[in-house]
Amino acid sequence: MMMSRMLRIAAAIAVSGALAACSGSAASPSPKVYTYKDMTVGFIQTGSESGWRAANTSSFKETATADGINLKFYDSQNKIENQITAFNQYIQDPAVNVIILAAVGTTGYDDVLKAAKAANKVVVIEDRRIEADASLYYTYIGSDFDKEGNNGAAAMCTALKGMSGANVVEIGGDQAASAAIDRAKGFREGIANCTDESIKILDTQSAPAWDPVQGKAIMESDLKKYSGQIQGVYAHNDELAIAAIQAIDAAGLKAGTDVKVIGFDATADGFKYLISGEMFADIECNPLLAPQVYKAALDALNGVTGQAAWVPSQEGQFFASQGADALKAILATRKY
Ligand code: GZL
Repeated sequence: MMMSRMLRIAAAIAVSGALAACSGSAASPSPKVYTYKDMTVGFIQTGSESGWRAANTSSFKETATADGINLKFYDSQNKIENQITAFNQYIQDPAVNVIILAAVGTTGYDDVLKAAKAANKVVVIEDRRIEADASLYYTYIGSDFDKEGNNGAAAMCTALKGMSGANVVEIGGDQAASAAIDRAKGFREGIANCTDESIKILDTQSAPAWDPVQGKAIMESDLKKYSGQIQGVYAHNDELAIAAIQAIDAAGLKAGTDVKVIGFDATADGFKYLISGEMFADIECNPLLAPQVYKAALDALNGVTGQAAWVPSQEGQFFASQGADALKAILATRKY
């Protein structure tokens, strides 16, 4: 009697265990927690057009090495069509689980973003904003270029303070890039608010792919066409500002005295021209974005939600009026 009861209990335990296993009610494995060593990143960089870009590339390569991230790097040579090719390569690469884009332009990425989403690849946009449905990427980490343009305008208002009817020429970056589009927009918003003088944009031209050789040619042409009429130059990055200064000097004028030049990026080269007084102001743009971008990508892999659609970079501005010694001391602390 006892034996048959024992057998019935044993059988019941065996059946319930089997049922639990079948029904999955047994403890399911906890989800994998990704670390940086699990990340293989396909990084689509614009090119190598400026000191800013070199510092941005270094940030991603050095941080990847430090964190043990497997980084695949693609230089797009400033061509959007190359970025589409690279995107498709990384989508098809089974090893790549994160794609990071530094966009050459603002449009043309919808199809590859949709394909990356369908392939369950994490996408993070760094540096420049793009015109695309924000649900197609995890987040955008980059500067507020419109605000940078506002700051550039305020600096120009200060530079030309008290001049009635001051004239400015603009040397723009690649006109496809949101950095150039928004710096131009922010400048126009800002000069409208100059209190002491009215500033007129006499001429505006863009340097394709941010090419400083083109930038210098634009300045040389402006100096001939508007001889004696130019009080300020608004250049969309330091290389274009320095090219303008070289053209101004070659024309027998003194940058910093006869013509006030505003640049962007605040690179080491830009600082040299602030220290010499040839550049009036340099609006900082932060290229050291890799730690923030990689962390966002890791959060995405680990299913973290609630990420902001845009995380604006923190940055400042520098003026020749701070003085050579103070600027040299600041430059000594900077990484680019
Ligand atoms: C700004 C970046 C711009 C730099 C240029 O975030 O996109 O691109 O200002 C670079 O130097 O070409």
